[in-house]
This record gives sequence, C-alpha cells and structure tokens, in this order.
Amino acid sequence: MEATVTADMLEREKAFNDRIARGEVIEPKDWMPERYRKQLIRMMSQHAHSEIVGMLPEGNWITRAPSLSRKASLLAKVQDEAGHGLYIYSATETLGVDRLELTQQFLDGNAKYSSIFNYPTLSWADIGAIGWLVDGAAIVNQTALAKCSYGPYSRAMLRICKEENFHHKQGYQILSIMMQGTAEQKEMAQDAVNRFWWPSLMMFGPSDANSPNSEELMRWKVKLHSNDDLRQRFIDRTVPQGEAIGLTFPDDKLKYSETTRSYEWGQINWDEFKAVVSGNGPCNKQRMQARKTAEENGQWVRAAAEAYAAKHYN
Ligand code: BYC
Repeated sequence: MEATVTADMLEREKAFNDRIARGEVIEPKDWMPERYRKQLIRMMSQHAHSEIVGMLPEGNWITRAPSLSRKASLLAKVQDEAGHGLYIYSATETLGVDRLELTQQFLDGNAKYSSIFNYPTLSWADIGAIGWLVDGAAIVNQTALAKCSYGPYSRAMLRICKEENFHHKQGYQILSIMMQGTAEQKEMAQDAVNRFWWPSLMMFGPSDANSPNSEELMRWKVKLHSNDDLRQRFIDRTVPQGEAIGLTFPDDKLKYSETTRSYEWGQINWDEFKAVVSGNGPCNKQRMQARKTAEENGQWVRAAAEAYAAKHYN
C-alpha cells in the first residue's frame, strides 16, 4: 500500500516537473508538491510584508514634501505600495493560507521583510533615491518574477511592475532636479545615493554561493535568474542613469569593462546585511513597533467590520 502511494506521488511529481519544464503556468487548484507550496508562501508573504513595511520610510516624508504636487505623488506612491501588499497577500491566500496568519507570523518576528526598509530616510533626497534605486531594484527583480511559474504571483507582478515604473521615474526626476539645483541640493542628492547604493544592492539577497533557496526555486522556475545575475543587471542599467545627471557611486572599484560590456564593482558588506536581516539594522525595532501599533490601532475597525458582516451577510 505504502509503495503504491509513493509511486503515485512520484508520478505526480514527475508530471508536475514536466509541466514546469514545458513552461506551463501552475494555477491554485493544480496539484503541486508541498515543498513548492511552502516555498511560494515563504517568498510571497515576505514580499507582501516588504511592501507594507516599505510604506514607513517614505510615509515619513508625506507631511514634509517640498510642494503640493510632490506631496500628491508621494501619497499616491505610498498608497500604491499598500495595494501591492494586498495583491500579494491575496495571491498568497490562493495557496491555502490565511492573510491574518501571515500577518501574525510577521508581527511575531517569524517572517522576514526586505532589508532595505530598515534604513532611515533623513532628507527629501532620500525619497528620490528610494524611487530611483529601491523601486529600480524591485523592477529588475519583479520583471523576472512576472514570468514565474505560479500564475497568481506572476499576474500580480505584471500590474505591480507597471506602477513601479512610475515610482522609478518620479524618484529619478526628484534627483535630476536636485542635481540641477544649488550646491547644497546637489550635496543632499549625492548623500542620499551614497547611503542607499549598497543597501539597494543587498535587496537582491545573498550571493549565489550563499543562497540556500535559489537552487530549488530556479528548478521550479519561480526564480528565473540568480540573485547575482539580477544584481549585475541592476548595476548595469543604473550606473549610466546616475552618471547622466552627475551623480557618483560610493564604490571606488566601479568600472565599465569593454570585454564583458558590464560593470565591475566592489564588495558588499555581508556582515551589515546579516545584521539587518537578523533584526539589528538601524531601524528594525522602529519598523516592527510601527507595525504593531498599527495592528493595535486597527483592531476596533476589524472588530466592527466583522460585527457588521455577521449581522448583514450571515
Ligand atoms: N532582505 O536563499 P535566499 C518593494 C533572506 S518591496 C531580507 O537567496 P530567496 C518596494 C531570504 O528570505 C521588495 N531578507 O532567498 C516596496 C532567506 O531567508 P529565509 C521586496 C532577505 O528567497 C515599497 C535568506 O535570506 N521584494 O519593492 O531565494 C517601496 C536566504 O536568501 C533578503 C521581494 O520580496 C533581503 N534583501 O531570494 C518601494 C521580491 N534577501 O526565508 C519598493 C520577492 C534574502 O530562508 N523575493 N533574504 O529565512 C525574492 O525575489 C527573493 O525572495 C529574494 C531572496 C531575492 C529576496
């Protein structure tokens, strides 16, 4: 009996792997290996948490935006991030997990979110740097994920990438204008890039040699490119954009190679990456506290919505 079950499971797994190899898209009701489901839940929920925490550093500047139009675009961008979080939580729910459970894992400190959002936003130029660099890195990563093997995730990425493109342009425009301004404004823009450059490169995750999940995720075509490949792609497209508006990068090893037609660059500080990912970055405690407070403050709204639903829809 046991042997039959195993043979059956092996057959299903083989059929699943064949579908992946043919480039087919997996949908929620299709059979999938438990490990594929678990890996997607891990990665997608971390992504959703990142979008939500990602609102905090930028939200910090809504009341201090330098003009009404800048405030309107920043507000729209921060709202977009909330929307991205919701699409991705919904896509994750198609894997049979409840959003409240995922949120609880995050609040208990048992789920990660992107390291980048543990850095402070010290000046208005940081809003430009986040749009240009952080959303720029997200686009490189998510354009690849838009072709991933899991249907709901790939479709969420298509829509999100369109909005990220607008975010990227508004960030680049903020910095371009500052780079045409006074010496002080130029200095502010350069300082933001100096602080956000390396953390943006860390967004792509550990180097391939130290990325425990990559092999499996690439085999299943959840990830189509490795962490290092996407990081390099981001550097190659971003450095010329920065140079075009007079910005420099805080890396004395950065150099274009005619041979490889791409940039050579220095070393990521992996000790800093590990510290930030394990809860000891500059703003980790502040970010977690902000999310816990929001959860507590929103409790009465959820209770009221539940009471209303029980009264009218049951
Ligand atoms: N920060 O084996 P690896 C946005 C973890 S939001 C923290 O390479 P994987 C935006 C990793 O989770 C952008 N943790 O993992 C929002 C794993 O830990 P566990 C968010 C990181 O999954 C607002 C361990 O390190 N984007 O764009 O193969 C405003 C080993 O890593 C990080 C996404 O989430 C990190 N940077 O690859 C503006 C994209 N890197 O779970 C913008 C979706 C790695 O084993 N996610 N870790 O304990 C991915 O593409 C992949 O999950 C990653 C990591 C490339 C991030």
